[in-house]
Amino acid sequence: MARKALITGITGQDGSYLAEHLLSLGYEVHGLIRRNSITENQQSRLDNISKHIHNEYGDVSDVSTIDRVMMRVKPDEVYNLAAQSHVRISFDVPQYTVQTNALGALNVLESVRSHAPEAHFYQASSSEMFGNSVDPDGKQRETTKMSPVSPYGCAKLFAYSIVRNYRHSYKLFASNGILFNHESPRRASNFVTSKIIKNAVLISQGKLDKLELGNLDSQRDWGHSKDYVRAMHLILQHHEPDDFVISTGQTHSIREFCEIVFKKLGLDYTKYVVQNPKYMRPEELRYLCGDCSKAKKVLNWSPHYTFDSMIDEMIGQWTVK
Ligand code: F7E
Repeated sequence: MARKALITGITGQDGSYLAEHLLSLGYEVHGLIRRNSITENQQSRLDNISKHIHNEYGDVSDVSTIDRVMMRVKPDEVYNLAAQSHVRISFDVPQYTVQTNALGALNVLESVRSHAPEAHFYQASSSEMFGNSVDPDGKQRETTKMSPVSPYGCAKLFAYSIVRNYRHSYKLFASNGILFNHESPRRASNFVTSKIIKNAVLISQGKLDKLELGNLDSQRDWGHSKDYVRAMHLILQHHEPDDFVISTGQTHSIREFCEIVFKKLGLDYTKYVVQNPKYMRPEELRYLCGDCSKAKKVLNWSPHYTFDSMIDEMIGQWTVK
């Protein structure tokens, strides 16, 4: 019989790639989708696979729906990817962010404990939990102190901690993937990589004359979402529940990212990029560079994309629009 997976947040960048990956491995895939008033936008990332997945309306803040789906599907694997995923916006809507990212994770975990206690549970934890902590060698890893600097990071740290608590208290197979930034052509255009690429392409086509950004000096470790969803699956196939950093081990500033993208389009970014305080954060996470040697060694995971091939794929997607 096919293994059954339940994905919250299936309509997102990661949810849609994960659904495709699990279908390719022969899984029966169930997803929880939040109702959105613009139907066309809601499931566009699932267009290729919509006939093959079982979607239900629901929300991680709605306990009765989660329980009903959990009881009916009885999944073997549960991937909790649902979140308010934008860090700057979490400063505007902190309570909503906590309800979704912290209490939502607890709701799904409680539902697993009550109705599918044998299921393997994956929590989408984030490098944002580290805040500005860095080990002396300039890396963040599973043992690095967590000291978040945004409502998003604080909410994710609660979810990460409760997953560990349920693992130890109730012997649930509950694991955290601590994922560093990951991008793709499916990344929404209010995240910095997509925003830069989309607008640089428009500038190169003469349709725009400037790009407004916030902090250009922060540094991020950017991988590809497709590589990172493979890691999510591997984390749940491990013989015991555990926590894993998933990253590339390379870091670039936003300024460098601009320089590389504009250069690929034959442009000099300094002529077009301007700073607007509107895009600054009340507190900034300045630097991320992950050490994923545990995942490489224990899960035999490694990324297929390079920084360059990821950018090329994203430029290609915005160029055809
Ligand atoms: O910002 C700077 C901004 O919004 C990256 C999420 O997936 O990764 C993501 O969170 C950097 C920050 O991603 C603009 O200040 C400058 O330093 O693309 P971002 P993020 O905040 O790192 C983590 C791991 C997650 O878990 C999150 O869910 O870019 N930046 N100017 C800007 N950022 C945005 N969005 N827009 C700007 O105009």
